Amino acid sequence: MLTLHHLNLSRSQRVLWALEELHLPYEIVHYQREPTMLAPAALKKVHPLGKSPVLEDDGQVLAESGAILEYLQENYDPDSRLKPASAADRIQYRFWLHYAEGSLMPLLLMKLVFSQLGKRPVPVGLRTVGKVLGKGIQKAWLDKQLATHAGFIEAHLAEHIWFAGEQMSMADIQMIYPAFALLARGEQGPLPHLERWKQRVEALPAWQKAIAQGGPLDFPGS
Ligand SMILES: N[C@@H](CCC(=O)N[C@@H](CS)C(=O)NCC(=O)O)C(=O)O
Repeated sequence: MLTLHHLNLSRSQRVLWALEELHLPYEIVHYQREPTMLAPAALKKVHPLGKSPVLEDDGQVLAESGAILEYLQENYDPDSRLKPASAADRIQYRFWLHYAEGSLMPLLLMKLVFSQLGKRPVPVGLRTVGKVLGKGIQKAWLDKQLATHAGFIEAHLAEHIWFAGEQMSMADIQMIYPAFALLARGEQGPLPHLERWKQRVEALPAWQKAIAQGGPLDFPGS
């Protein structure tokens, strides 16, 4: 039996969507984020890093969403529904699977941190300087980086229906978290190709079931 340790509004939504796409039976253990947005301590009992997602499969404890998606594809997708067949599409598949956590998520996380430097839990006396520092870094460097990435994604989706070609794949599943966060921030101007990709995702029955199981993937706006 597969058991997913699922934190609300988290990367765990990727795994839920994959489980639904593959029509696999699974159990969910739900965790709610603390007011700090951190995961409850109970998750550390499941895996030492205390993050979500964690998937248990017959005694195996698997962490890291991209690794979990690859595990599911290799072990539970005998017809390769979620991995493209052509060599060219597989290059894209591998790229986007790594890019989501390796390149785009760190920038979005930095955006979150630098935009919070003028607020709690930063001590009152440091908030003014924190705000100036945070804004300065965003303007001088971070926002330009994000604009480059947004343009890169738009250009790719102008040519491709899904991230790894004409077939929806684990690459799309991995991209939902940073892509939805990028769209919700809304600071990169209109991203029509990414928006259309999001609409295609939201129309899928498996996605809708995953949302019904795990809760909405609604990021607060910027
Ligand atoms: N790179 C990891 C990141 C895991 C991660 O940071 N998960 C977040 C939820 S999206 C989490 O558990 N946050 C709660 C915390 O840090 O306490 C993955 O892709 O699985």
